[in-house]
Amino acid sequence: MNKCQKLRQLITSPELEFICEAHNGISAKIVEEAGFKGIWASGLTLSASLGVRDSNEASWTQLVEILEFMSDATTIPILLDGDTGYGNFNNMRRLVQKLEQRDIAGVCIEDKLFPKTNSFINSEKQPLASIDEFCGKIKAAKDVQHDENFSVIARTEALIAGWGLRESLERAEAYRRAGADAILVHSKKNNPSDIEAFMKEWGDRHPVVIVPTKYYSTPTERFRELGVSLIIWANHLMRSSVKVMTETAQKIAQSESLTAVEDAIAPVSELFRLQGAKELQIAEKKYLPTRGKEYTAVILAASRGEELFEFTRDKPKAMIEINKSPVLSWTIDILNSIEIKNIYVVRGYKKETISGPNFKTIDNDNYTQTKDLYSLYLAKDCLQGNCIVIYGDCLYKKHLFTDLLEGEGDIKIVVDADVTRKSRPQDFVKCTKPYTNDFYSRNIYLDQVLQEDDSERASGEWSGLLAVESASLPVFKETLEQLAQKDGFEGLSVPDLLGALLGKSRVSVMYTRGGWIDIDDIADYGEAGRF
Ligand code: SPV
Ligand code: MG
Repeated sequence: MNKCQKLRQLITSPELEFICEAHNGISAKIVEEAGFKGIWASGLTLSASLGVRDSNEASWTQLVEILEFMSDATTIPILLDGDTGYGNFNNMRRLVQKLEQRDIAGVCIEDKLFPKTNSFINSEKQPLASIDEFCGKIKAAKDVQHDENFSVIARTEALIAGWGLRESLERAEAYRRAGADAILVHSKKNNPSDIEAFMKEWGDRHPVVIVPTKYYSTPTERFRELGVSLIIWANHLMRSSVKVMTETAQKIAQSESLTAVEDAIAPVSELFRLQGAKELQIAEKKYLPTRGKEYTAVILAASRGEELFEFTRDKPKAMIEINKSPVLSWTIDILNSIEIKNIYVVRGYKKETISGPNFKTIDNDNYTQTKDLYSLYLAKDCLQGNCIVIYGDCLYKKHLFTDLLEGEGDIKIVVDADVTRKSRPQDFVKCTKPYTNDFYSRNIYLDQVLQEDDSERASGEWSGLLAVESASLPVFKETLEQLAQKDGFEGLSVPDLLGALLGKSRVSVMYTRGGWIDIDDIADYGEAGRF
């Protein structure tokens, strides 16, 4: 059943049904969770929630915006208190169209004049609409609705305005004939006598809706006996929240502390639950670039970068500033932007220059005698779950990280197919297939780690980016451990580990052309500034 059908059923069912007021998304949700089958979008409480009077001070389009939030937050139907329809028959038609577009199931209009004010303020002075004019409005609404079950409820204020029972019955009958789906009879008495008198004459001609705000002490059973179809509890969530909000604000202001209120109010987790925070977490796992997997990042930043002697006199290469930020910060910002927060930086040369709130550090105090694989070994206990290893002295574009993490395979590297750019020693590798422009080419693996002077046979250069998914972390760590036991380990680099992994595990290759810079000399430094 759609929402229009659900509301229509509440109105026409032989049972006495109930709907409850809400005035925004969260109160609407609370109404639904309490077990109500429908929501009254009250003019009084919608306007009160906006801090304005119930006198058409908020425009109808502003209300429709709120109704959309209420409707999105719930699955039960919403009946809008549409006041007088916010104008004549033409405004009413447009209102119905816009309400249907926002999945509002029905509207109740009252036979007063625009701008109206609340029925309980100066009620006898409020003029009523002419019966003919109001019937035209009802007909126009019914003619324009798309969903045959959209409901238009006609509310007569004849009793409230002091015109008596005859007038209210005459109006109700005219509105029924004009096509209204139910009649709302409003009363301001503190007893049910108005409603009893009306129901006695009216019988079961057409469904009747009531709002027992003023005659609240009447047992609900009485309305059942009278044959009322629908009761609206019209303003009670707003009134309860005003009371509690007032008390809370006063207590906090007076005590300059939260201790007096904390246990008496909903925990923050309850807000998250009502907002549906859990669904977003699940969706993030499905749709975010890291596919929701948690990664630990290890950034290798121990070396000085001798080649850049001038720039690295007082800081390591990873801390050289490019466009006012150290190389390391660029990398950490990218990691944070793809939800990688568990970050370790292995530092060595001028280690005191590397510190920050959003990463932890590991010290390689032996940095002059060792190379980067030794640094990685020092971080081995931090390698948990899914991991990514990064050269700390290179500048990368973000897409290299997302390509790497989204790529298939358990151990993955980014290989730059553009090997012609430089003459200096590079981490050349040979892959099972050469780079092609076919963006979708898959199943390319590392075949061989080459010697520095073997560029002829190279498919590309390893970029310093490596990811290991948790399934392959044991073999990765075991291989690292085996190398660490051998003589000469201090002189090894990460590509030596990649070579040692071949034969034990497949290493998948994600090709790139550029998108990163290893700042090795002044020319690189200049290029990095334009990166
Ligand atoms: C409302 O809730 O805004 C109503 C009902 O119209 S009453 O306030 O009783 O008029
Ligand atoms: Mg109202």
